[in-house]
Amino acid sequence: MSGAPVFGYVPERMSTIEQTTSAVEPASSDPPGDLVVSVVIPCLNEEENIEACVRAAREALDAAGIPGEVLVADNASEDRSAELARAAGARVVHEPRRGYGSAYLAGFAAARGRYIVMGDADLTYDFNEIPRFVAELDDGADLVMGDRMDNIQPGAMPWLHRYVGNPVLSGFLNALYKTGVRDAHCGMRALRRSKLELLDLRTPGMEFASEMVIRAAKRGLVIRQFPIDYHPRGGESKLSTWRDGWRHLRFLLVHSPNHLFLVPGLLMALVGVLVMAAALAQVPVLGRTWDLHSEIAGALLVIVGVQVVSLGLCAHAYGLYFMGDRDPWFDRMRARFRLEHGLLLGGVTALVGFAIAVAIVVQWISRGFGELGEERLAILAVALLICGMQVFFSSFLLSIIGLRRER
Ligand SMILES: Nc1nc2c(ncn2[C@@H]2O[C@H](COP(=O)(O)OP(=O)(O)O)[C@@H](O)[C@H]2O)c(=O)[nH]1
Ligand SMILES: [Mg+2]
Repeated sequence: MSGAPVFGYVPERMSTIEQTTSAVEPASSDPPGDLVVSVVIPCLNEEENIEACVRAAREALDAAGIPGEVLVADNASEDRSAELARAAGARVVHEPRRGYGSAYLAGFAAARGRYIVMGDADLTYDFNEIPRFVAELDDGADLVMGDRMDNIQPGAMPWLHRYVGNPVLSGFLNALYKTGVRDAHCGMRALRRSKLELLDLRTPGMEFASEMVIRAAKRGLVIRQFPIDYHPRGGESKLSTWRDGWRHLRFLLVHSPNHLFLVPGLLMALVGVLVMAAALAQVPVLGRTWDLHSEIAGALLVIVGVQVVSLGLCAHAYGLYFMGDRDPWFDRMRARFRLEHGLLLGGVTALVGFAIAVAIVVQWISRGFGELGEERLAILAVALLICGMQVFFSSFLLSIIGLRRER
């Protein structure tokens, strides 16, 4: 098997992914041991299929002469899955906490092979592909993904997953994390066991599938993929379209504060500033002069935008300090801007707002507490006061988050 990236990848993307890995430990850090492969199969009530899956995996290992074990991570099945798996020759580990991710984490902890090959207990994947996955790992890959998208057998994947769920979620995942993986939810994949510590996987549910791909890309692991067949499932699916789809989406969002907070926050603030400026300057835009109502809307956008950006910076800092994320831009900014800069920016902004407010009150007093028509300036003053205080106190929060940072 050639080590070249197979299918699907834009070649530059592949090489970029591989280049970034030069700093990561070499394959020689793989633990010593006689077992090359642990096939880990997560299992929740799969008595119809589990024996056939274990046998298929066992036979594939034997036929290819790969020293290995078949491990079934039983997720507290209420049927006879566990005993059938054991009878078919698998080592069975039990994980009482429900969830695809929980099952895998238990299986990984018990695995002894240098490599781990993953596959469902539902006969959708062909375990005869195991040697192909192993060959890619032998050739230097850290994570090898199956790609089902061009080889889905009739009836194997519901229309909604095939044409909406999978492409949308995989596309979104790549837009945010640029992993280059075509089929991020494929259940058949393989990885180098020595990379598990670096991956630090934690999610208990189906979003485990996304977590692995995202963490691997973030950590600069060598990822490869090749097409595999996807067959109709035996037994009942454990995937819940909307619940699991949402869990994937939620995972993607909360791990990317730049996209969740910073981009929308900055956009809102920018549009708000433009609208406020147009209203304050009384310049006609799109053929009409914008007035008070537009200014109020603009102020709202600026205030919410600044708040969302502040939240984003705090979330970003948390990711960097405690979740092992990396961002050279943020590190440079951190070196340049200190707490005092934030306090100064917030303080001065609030003071300007306060000065405008005082000026309005003075004018009111000078008119003998009579009629006043400074609504436009009043909105500006309020917006500046709110934004200034927001920046002032957010700077403290940002500083607090960094108090006990791990790096
Ligand atoms: N969804 C789900 N799957 C589990 C769980 N525990 C183990 N599994 C196994 O994880 C695999 C994936 O589930 P499956 O229903 O095939 O989902 P799909 O492949 O995404 O359609 C199967 O082998 C399940 O038996 C769990 O709590 N939830
Ligand atoms: Mg499945």
